[in-house]
Amino acid sequence: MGIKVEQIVLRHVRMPLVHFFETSFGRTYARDIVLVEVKSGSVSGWGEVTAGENPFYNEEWTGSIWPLLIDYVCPRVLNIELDSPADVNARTAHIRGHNMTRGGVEAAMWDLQARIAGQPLSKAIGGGARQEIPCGVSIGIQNTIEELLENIELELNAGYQRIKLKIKPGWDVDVIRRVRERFPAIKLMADANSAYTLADIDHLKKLDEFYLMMIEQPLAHDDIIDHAVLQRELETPLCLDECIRSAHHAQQAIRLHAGRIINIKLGRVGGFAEAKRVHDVCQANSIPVWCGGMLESGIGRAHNIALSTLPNFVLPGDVSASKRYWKRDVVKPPVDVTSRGTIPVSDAVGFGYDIDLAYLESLVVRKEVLF
Ligand code: OSB
Ligand code: MG
Repeated sequence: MGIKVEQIVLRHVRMPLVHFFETSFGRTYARDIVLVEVKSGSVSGWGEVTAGENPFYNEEWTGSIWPLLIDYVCPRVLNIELDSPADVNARTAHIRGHNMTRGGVEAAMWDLQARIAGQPLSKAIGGGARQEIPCGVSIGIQNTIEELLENIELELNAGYQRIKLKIKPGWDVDVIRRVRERFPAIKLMADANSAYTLADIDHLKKLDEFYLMMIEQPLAHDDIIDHAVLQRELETPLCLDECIRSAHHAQQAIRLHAGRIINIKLGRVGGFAEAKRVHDVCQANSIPVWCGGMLESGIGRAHNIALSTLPNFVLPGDVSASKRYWKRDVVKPPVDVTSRGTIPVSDAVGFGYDIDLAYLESLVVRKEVLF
C-alpha cells in the first residue's frame, strides 16, 4: 500500500517551560518547536522537529528548520507516491546534516501510515515488545546543590527509575559526591553534553568512585575515537549521544569500543527507519540502548514512547511526564507516569494521544501550508 501526501501544514509553536533547563551549553526557558502535519485525503499524521532554539546541541535550530522544510524536505515528499515512510529518509539523504528536520517529516509519515492502517504507531514501526516503557528523568544544572537534592527527591517519590544529572566543569565531581552521599543506592548517571576533552581524563576518572550507570557524551559532539581512548581508562561505561547520527556511526563506535551504551534520539538519527537500524546494530552487538529526549511537546514525547517499544530499549530512558515541562501540553490526556516509573503504551491508532488543536493553535507564532 503506497502513501501520498497532498498537503503539509507547518506550525512553529512557542511553549514556556515550567522551569528553566540548563545543560553544559546553556539555559532554555521556553521551547520554539516546529510541528509537521502531513495530510492524505482526510487523514493527518503528526511529527515534531526536535531541534533546539540555538545550534548548540547540534547544527540545527528553530531558524534553520523552517527554510529547510520549505525549500528542501517537503518538496521531496509532497504529491509523490511513496512505498513506505522509510522512503522519506532515502529521498532526503543527499541533504547534508539536518537530521532532526528530515526526521520530523519522516515521523509524521509513520504516524500517517499507522492511522491509515488503523494501527498504533508502536506496531507500525515494528515495535510493541512491551506494554509500558521504563522511565528516568534528566535533571538540569541547578542554582544550588540543595535545589538539586530536593529535585531528585521529588522525582524519586514520583517513581522514576533512574536519575540523570547534567554536568559541566565546575558542576561535576563535588556535586555527584553530595548526591551519592544522600542517595547511595539509586540508579544514577551523568550527561556532559561534550563539555570535556581528553585533557580532563584524570578529572573524569574521579567519577569512577560513584558507580554511575554511565557517563553520557563527555567529549566532542562529533568524536568517536577519543571516547574510545577515554573508555579504556574508565571503569564507568560511556554512553554515546551527540556523535551517533546513523547506524554507520553506531557500527564504528562499537567496533572501536568507544562506549558500552547508546542513547537513541529519533530526531538526531533522522527518523524511525534509521533509529531502528541503530537499534538493530546495537542489539546484534549486545549494546543496550535507551531513548533520549529533547524537551519535546506531547507529540514528540508520544513518538518517543512508540520508539521505546523496540526490544533492545532495555534501560530507562529520558521520556518523562508532560507536567515536568509543561503547565499544559498540546496532547490530551497529557503524558503521565505510573508510580512504578513507567509510561503505559497506548493502543489507540497513530501516536496514541489526542491533539488539543484549539490550544495548539493558540501557541502558533508562524504557520505555512504547502501543497
Ligand atoms: O543531551 O540528552 C540530552 C535536552 C536538551 C538537549 C540535550 C539533551 C537534553 C536532555 C533532556 O537531557 C531530556 C528530556 O527531554 O527530558
Ligand atoms: Mg545527552
